[in-house]
Amino acid sequence: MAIETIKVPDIGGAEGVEVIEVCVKPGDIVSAEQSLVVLESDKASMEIPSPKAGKVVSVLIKVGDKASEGTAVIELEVAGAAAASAPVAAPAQPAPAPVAAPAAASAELAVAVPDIGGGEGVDVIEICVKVGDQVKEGDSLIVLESDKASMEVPSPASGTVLSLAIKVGDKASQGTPVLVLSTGAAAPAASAAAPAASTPAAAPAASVAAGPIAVAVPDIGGAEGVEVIEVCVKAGDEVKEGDSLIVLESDKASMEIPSPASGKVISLAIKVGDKASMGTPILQLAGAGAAPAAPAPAASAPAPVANAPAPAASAPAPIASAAETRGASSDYYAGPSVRMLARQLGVNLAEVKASGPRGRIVKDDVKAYVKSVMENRGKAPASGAAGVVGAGIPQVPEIDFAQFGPVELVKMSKIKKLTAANMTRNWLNVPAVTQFDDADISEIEAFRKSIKDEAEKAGVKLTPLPFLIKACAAALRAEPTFNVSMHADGEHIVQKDYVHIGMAVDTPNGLMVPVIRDVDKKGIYQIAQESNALAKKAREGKLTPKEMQGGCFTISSLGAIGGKGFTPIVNCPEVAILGVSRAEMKPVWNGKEFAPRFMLPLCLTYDHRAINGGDAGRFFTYLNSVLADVRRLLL
Ligand code: CAO
Repeated sequence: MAIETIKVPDIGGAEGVEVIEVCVKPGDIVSAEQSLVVLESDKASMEIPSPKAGKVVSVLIKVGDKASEGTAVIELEVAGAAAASAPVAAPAQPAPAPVAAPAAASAELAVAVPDIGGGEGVDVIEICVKVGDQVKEGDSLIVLESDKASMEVPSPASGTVLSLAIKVGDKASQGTPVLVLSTGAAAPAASAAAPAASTPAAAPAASVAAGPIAVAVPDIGGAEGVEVIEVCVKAGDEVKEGDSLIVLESDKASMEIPSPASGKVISLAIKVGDKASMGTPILQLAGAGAAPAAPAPAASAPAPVANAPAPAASAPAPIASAAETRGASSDYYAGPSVRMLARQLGVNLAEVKASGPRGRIVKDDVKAYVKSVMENRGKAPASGAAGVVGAGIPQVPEIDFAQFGPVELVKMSKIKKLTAANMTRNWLNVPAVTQFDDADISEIEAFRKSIKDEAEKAGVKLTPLPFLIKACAAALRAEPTFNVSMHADGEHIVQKDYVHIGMAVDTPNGLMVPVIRDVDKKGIYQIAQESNALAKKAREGKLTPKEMQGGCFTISSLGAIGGKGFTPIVNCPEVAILGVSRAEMKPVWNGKEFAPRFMLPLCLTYDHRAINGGDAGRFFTYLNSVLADVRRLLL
C-alpha cells in the first residue's frame, strides 16, 4: 500500500478556479476515473477524475477553494507502487481533429473517431446521420459521451453517407470506424475541424488606447457567423475585466466573450440574433485605460459542453412569455455526469430545479427530482407541478397526409409552439367549468357611442373592451375568490391584493397576452389607451416579457370577429378567463313586453379547484350588473 497525493492536472492554464463540489470523503473507495472534485470558472465547469483506484485517506480541498494546476486534491491509498506525488490524468476532453483516412484513391472516405484525449470505450449516444444523407464538412456525425464530457464528432468533408459502421450504444475509441462517405471527389486529407468543446484561442481584440476602446470578437477558433444569443451589457453599464459581454452559440458550443478591460460601455455595436466572427465589433468601452490582452472567450480548460444558465424567470407567465422559454428550450446548466445520470433515469433536466452555484444542476438535484416524482405518484397534481401530469395519455399517431393529397410543411413560430405547449399544460392541469350568460350592454353602448368622437379627438379608440376590462376589475374586487392562484405546493391559495388584467391579442405570430396593471385604479380612457398601445406592440412583436406577466385574470374578446360563444382555456396560473363574443340587438322580455336590447354573450371559464359554481354565479351576476349600469363603475 502507498499513499499518493492526487493533484489538479493541467487545466489549460486556468488559475484560481473555484471548487464547487467535492465528490469524495475520507474512507471512500474510488475507482479510476471517478470524479473527485468539480471546478467551475465563470466560463466552464470541469470534473477532476481520480487517475487510479484506491481509498481516500484525506481530502485536501474544500468547496470555495481556488484551484490551479498542481493544487493537491486528496491523499489516496493505492495498492502496489511506491508513494509518489502523482499528477492526475487530464479529464477526457474532445480533441480537435476527426481521423479521416482515405479508403482508396477514389471518392470514398472512411471516417473514424479522432483523438478523443485518450478516452477509451466511450459511449456512442447519438448517430446524427443515416445512409443516404448529405453532410457538409463540420456537420455532426455522432455524439460520444463519457462520464466526464460529451463531444460531437464532425464530418471532415462534405459528401453522402454510403454506410454506417457504428450504432448507438457502441463503445468508441480513437480509430473506431464511424462511416464511409462518398465525397464526389478525390478523398481529402484529414480535416482539422474541431469538435464540440474545442477551446477558442485567446486573442486580444481590443485596441490598446488610453481613451475609449473598441472591443471586438476575439479569435473563436475559426468559427464564422456564430449567433449572438445574449448581450449581457447595455450602454452605461460599468464592466470589469473578464465580465461577460456577449454569449455566442453555434450548434456545437456556447461561449461567453469577456471584457478585455474594465470601463464603462459607451455604445453597443451588436445585438441578439446577429452573426459574429473574429473581429466583429461588440462595443465601445470608455475609461478602460491601456487595454490588456483579451482573455479567451471560453476558459482554456478541459471543459465539457455545458449550456449557459437559463435567464431567470421573474414571474409566472401568461400564454406566451419569456418565463416559459426555459422549459421549452431545455436550457439548463449541468455537467456531463449529471446529464448521463439524468439520461439513465429518464429525467428531463429542463424540469429539474438547480441548487448548484450559478444555477448548475447537480446530481442531488436529479435524485431529489426523481424522489419527488415517485412520492407524488397517484397524488392529485398541484397547479404547475410539471412532469407528473398527462402521463399515460396515448399519442396521436403520426400520419403521412401526403397520401391523401398535396401538403406543405409550414414551420410553427416560436410563439405558436409556446402557446400550444401552454394550452396543453393548462388543459391537462385545470379542471375547468365554463358558464355562459348574456350581459345587457345597451347603456354602455349608448354611452360609448355618445363619447366616441370626443374620445377620438383625445386620441383614444373606444371599443366595448375597456368597459369590460374595468367591469372585470370591479368584479374581481367584489368577488376576491377569482383573484387568486393555486400555490404550487397544492396546499395553499395565493390571494392577490392587486388587479392586473390580461387581454388576448391575435397577432400574425400567434396569440399574445399583454397585461394592463392596476386596472381598478385607472379610468376608461387610460385603460383604452393602454390596451390600444399594448395590442399594437403585440402585433409588432415588441412586447417585453414584463408586459406579459403578472396577470390576475384574462379577457379574450372575439367580439370584433364574430361568434355566439366559446370555451376559453384558463391562462394558468390565473384561475379564470372571460370569453367575449359579438354583441347583438335582441328582443328581451322586460316583464311587460319584448324590448330591443344590445346583448353581449359572455363565457366564463374557471378553475374548479379554486372557484365553486356559487362563486362563479355571484361573479357573473355582479359583472353583468356593472355592465348593465355603467354608473356602478363609479361605486
Ligand atoms: N361586439 C360587437 N362589436 C364589437 C365587440 C363586441 N363584443 N368588440 C369589439 N367590437 C367592435 C368594436 O367596437 C369596433 O367597432 P367600432 O370601430 O365600430 O367601434 C370593432 O369591433 C373592432 O374592434 P377592435 O378589434 O379594433 O378592438 P377591440 O378593443 O374590440 O379588441 C383586441 C382589441 C386586441 C382584443 C382584438 O383586436 C383582438 O386581437 N382580439 C382577438 C383575441 C383572440 O384571438 N382571442 C381568442 C383567444 S383564445 O382562443
